[in-house]
Amino acid sequence: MANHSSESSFKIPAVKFTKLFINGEFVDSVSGKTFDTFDPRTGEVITKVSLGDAEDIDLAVKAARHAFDHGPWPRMSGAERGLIMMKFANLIEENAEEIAALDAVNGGKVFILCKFIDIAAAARTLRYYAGAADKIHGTVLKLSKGLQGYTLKEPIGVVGSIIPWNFPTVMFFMKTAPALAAGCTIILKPAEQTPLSALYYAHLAKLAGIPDGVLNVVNGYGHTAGAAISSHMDVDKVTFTGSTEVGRKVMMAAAASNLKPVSLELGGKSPLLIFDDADIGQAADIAFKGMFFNKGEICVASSRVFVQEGIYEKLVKKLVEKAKATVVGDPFDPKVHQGPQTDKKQFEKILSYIEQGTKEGATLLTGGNRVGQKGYYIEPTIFTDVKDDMTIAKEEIFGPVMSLMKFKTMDEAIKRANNTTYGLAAGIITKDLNVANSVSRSIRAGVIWINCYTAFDVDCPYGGYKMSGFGRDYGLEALDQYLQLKSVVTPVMDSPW
Ligand code: TXE
Repeated sequence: MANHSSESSFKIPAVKFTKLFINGEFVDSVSGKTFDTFDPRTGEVITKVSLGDAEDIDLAVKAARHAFDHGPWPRMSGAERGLIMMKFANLIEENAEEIAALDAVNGGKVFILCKFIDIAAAARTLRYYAGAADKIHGTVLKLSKGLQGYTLKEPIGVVGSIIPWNFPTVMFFMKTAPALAAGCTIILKPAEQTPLSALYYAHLAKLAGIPDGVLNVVNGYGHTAGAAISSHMDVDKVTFTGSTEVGRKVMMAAAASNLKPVSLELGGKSPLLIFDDADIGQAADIAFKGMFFNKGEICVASSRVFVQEGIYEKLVKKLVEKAKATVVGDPFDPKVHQGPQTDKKQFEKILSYIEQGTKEGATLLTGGNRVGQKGYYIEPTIFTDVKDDMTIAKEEIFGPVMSLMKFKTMDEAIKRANNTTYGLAAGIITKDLNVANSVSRSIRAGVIWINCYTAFDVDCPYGGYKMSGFGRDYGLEALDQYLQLKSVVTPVMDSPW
């Protein structure tokens, strides 16, 4: 069994912001209703948060529309927007500890990792797109028949962002930073499980000088507030990260309303292929982190690990050792590696997948149980003898559960890796460049990591193939998701046109 730690002397700061943030002000919801937000360490209520609904979304869209049509933000130079975004990034760093504590207490994320990975990524993402804001160019068109022209890239308008709970901070900036750089205005709906840090960011955005109405945060449920965004006639684009099932609903609502363009980053069942020539220690490290980072609540998790037969037994042994050495417990305790799952629904879903895996005949090598009697802690769990058609090999579990499979040849591994409806990410561990090159071209996924995993960088475009969605976050490619392309054409000289 994994080690369990429940002590932490960290003093969690009081929650400062719990209302909706619309048009530059913290306001109650129109209905006056609130909802409870929970601490997954105990299942207890942290605080009440204003509950936004369709009417609040409508107010936020009106504010964003006004800020887009008449406000300074889209009319500023890119350099001016960039300066404000840089200030926003500085403010995040100055408040890193307090914000990391919010994500840790609300989302069960390991506090120290949250501070040095998630919050650092937020500042870096803002700075990256701040630097790009004054480099948004069109192209010159030579054309024919006595014509010439150019393209203009213009902000797409009012953007609706709907984000999940596993990375509340990273997702917030992955979606808002390129949209802000482009000159758009935004309504962001955080996941109902993790509403707190987004409100803190709204407060910092105002302090940084982002004009009223440009960045609105409305907390609420998916089927009400979320659905009101995707079906709103005055939202010009929706960007969504979450489940494939809801991604489909968002796309249908967008089509049924004003045909707004949609980008979707959905689930995954990502394969990691480990070849016989791999260094076993390094491969075990990569595979373990690839799966168990953020308690397996990560869409790119290496949940299907294919190991070539020559090193299978040795690798399995190393992975089990790592699972047993993992300290599961209070995410504020510096000794802890893995905190609680984000909520009760997720906790129960993971335990039921574990049960299903055993029922279908996979061998439970380690883990499989809840940890402690309180909160949503689950042991790092590893199954072996997993067949490709078992439920645990096909469906996204979104928790600390790894499936190990053995393979003989590269061609077999490629075929099995591609045997999924998803296509978000994949990994390859080998010293053989030919193998690495061939496999990376043969796997249908949006990102391939060779001899590393979850190696994210804001400069590296990220998104899915197949039912993992479409569109790209990060990289300069993400900017294009928030820009319209306008062609301007004129005769070179007086002409019969
Ligand atoms: O996701 P939802 P859930 C996967 C993962 C997880 C499963 C379910 O497998 O176990 O999805 O998680 C909003 N219109 N991922 O139920 O419901 C919702 O309020 C508009 C993978 O939490 O998709 C939240 O803000 N919006 C994933 C967001 O959608 C709606 C991350 C995501 O919630 C809506 C999260 C509607 N009708 C879960 N219904 C990844 N790709 O990283 C819900 N929402």
